[in-house]
Amino acid sequence: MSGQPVARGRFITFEGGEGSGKSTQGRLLAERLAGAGITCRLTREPGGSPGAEAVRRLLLEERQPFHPLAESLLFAAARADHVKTLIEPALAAGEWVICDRFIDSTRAYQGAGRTVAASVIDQLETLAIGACRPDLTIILDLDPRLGLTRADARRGASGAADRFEGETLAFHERIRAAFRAIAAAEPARCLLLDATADKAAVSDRIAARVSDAFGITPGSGAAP
Ligand code: Z5A
Repeated sequence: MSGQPVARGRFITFEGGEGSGKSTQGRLLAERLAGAGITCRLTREPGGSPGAEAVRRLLLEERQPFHPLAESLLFAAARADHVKTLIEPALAAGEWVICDRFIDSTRAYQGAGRTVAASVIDQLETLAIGACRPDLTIILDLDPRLGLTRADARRGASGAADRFEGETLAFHERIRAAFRAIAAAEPARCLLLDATADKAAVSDRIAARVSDAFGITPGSGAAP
């Protein structure tokens, strides 16, 4: 018996600076979508697939510096593995994918932060993702001083800062400006949200945009 072709799933990404609430809001949206009968694959970058998780350890735990071009290539390599082995197959099977960071993080951190040329970032993006572009990107906007304070508090006294958390405030200000510029340039794909609002209020705004974009109503979800 030949079944109906499966409709491609939706691809939603969360972006923003350190501690802006991406993981929290990704989880809340997945819970709300589950309440509406939609199964989501919750994943992250760098990482998400076994090969990409190995590159993540290199990127975030290795103490040696990388040249900015080498760093950009490593993020692109991890992304290519993640897209080919997890994201594309899940979408093709009709699952929705929610990803904590994706292409806009490379544009912001390696492009604006490390000042790698936009033409190089664009080429790597095309190589790594092909046509696998997000349907919706939520960008959580937060003063980096507050984001870094939140992340420090969550990490506790014993956790070591990774190669990005230890960067200067000026670096994190450039990241924030880059995310805001992406949101302004691509309003059909991106929703820029004030991440200082409480978790439930941010989650409600995300659910409203998902409803507008895809014509489904996410459930109310668990209390954050
Ligand atoms: N990176 C890159 O350079 N290039 C790339 O292409 C990619 C990544 C993909 C990955 O770090 C690093 O890789 C990242 C960029 C770089 N480094 N930096 N900076 P990661 O995966 O280890 O961490 P992260 O992505 O930066 O996320 P995070 O620190 O885990 O933060 P978050 O996910 O945005 O926030 P959270 O975990 O949901 O919340 C943080 C805390 O704040 C937590 O205690 C929450 O309970 C609290 N929180 C959340 N929302 C609120 C609100 N609304 N009010 C108050 N408190 C809140």
